[in-house]
Amino acid sequence: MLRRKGPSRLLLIFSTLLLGGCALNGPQSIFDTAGPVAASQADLFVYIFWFAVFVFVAVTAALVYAVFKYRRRGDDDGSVPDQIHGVAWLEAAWTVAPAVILVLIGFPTVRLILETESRVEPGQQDLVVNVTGYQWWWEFEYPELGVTTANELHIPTGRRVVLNLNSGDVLHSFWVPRLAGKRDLIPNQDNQLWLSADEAGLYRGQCAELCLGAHAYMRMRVIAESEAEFSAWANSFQQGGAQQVQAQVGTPQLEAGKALFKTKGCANCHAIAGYAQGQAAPDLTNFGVRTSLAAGVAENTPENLTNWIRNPQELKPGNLMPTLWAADDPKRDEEVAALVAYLESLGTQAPPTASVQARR
Ligand code: HEC
Ligand SMILES: [Cu+2]
Repeated sequence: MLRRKGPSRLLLIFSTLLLGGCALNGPQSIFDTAGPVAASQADLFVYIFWFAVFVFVAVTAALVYAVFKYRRRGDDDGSVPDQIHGVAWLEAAWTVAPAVILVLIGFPTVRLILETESRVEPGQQDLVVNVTGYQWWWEFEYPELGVTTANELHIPTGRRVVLNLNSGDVLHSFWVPRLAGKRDLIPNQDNQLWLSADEAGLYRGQCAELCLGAHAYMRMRVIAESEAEFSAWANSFQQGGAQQVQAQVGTPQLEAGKALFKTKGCANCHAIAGYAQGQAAPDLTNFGVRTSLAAGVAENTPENLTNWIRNPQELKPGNLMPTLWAADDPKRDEEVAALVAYLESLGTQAPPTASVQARR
């Protein structure tokens, strides 16, 4: 008997660990919905779930009943029982029942697919964002607002946001579970996804399509906020990172950081509106107002940013940003500190007052 306890105990431990990972209200739970698209998808899921429960219970009950009713008894002579072929009512029942269930599941499913999947023509009220997936970060460009940023998507609550999805390299998938189901980003495919958030808040997402290397670290944040907050945010970009950048410099350390951004080569890959035009990497305009770093992998604190710039591979193994100092470079700490001070200062000055003007 001891022999049989091992496996069952293992199973118990394993399933406890596995189920321990389940929570209906985790930060990326499809059940804790925060917008109409995710809500209707979750409702459909729960609706279909109950059909599955019904089928499971009915089939298991029939099975258990048959096993006990027709089991071999002591007085059995071992002969084959009478063979009955084709009980009309039974065969009709198990043909019709699945068909009915399929219809009950199929209609609401197709309806929701058509509702959420179809391409929409963005109207005056909608916010359009061009999303591009790169290994292993996200670019968010607001064509009507002249804003480009990375890894943190700001949206106003209650408004429909139309995302044009594209990829700069391999396949990625945009997934913010509390707001909407996932949709692939495919080079030259022009996929679209629309969503909206009911309430202000921070919603976490991640790439849901294996894109090699640092795929597991390709996260993102959606920050839903009031129209006023959203306008202020967008406006601080729009009014020209140029003035912003000018306003930042002042102390010798900030001046040094700004200069190093070019002399160390950061500007070859990164853009800062009005100052640098690199294309290969996340746009760092107003980086100081970001909450996260390296596609949501760490909080944007001076300490984490220092570690990141010193050695990007430590925080996010496999990512495409190189280390720009030799390990024994005596100026490393001082230069990194200046760059950190400079980047953290971007966008954190008082926001300009003029309101956001759509360009169209
Ligand atoms: C060869 C191109 C390249 C160079 C040079 C480069 N970076 Fe990067 N950098 C990247 C890439 C690619 C990422 C995105 C990494 C990721 O998250 O996968 C990145 C990410 C970052 C981020 C995080 C951005 C975000 O959205 O969270 C910061 C900050 C940053 N780099 C600062 C710097 C600084 C400062 C320098 C100069 C010392 C520099 N980079 C030089 C390619 C580069
Ligand atoms: Cu990806």
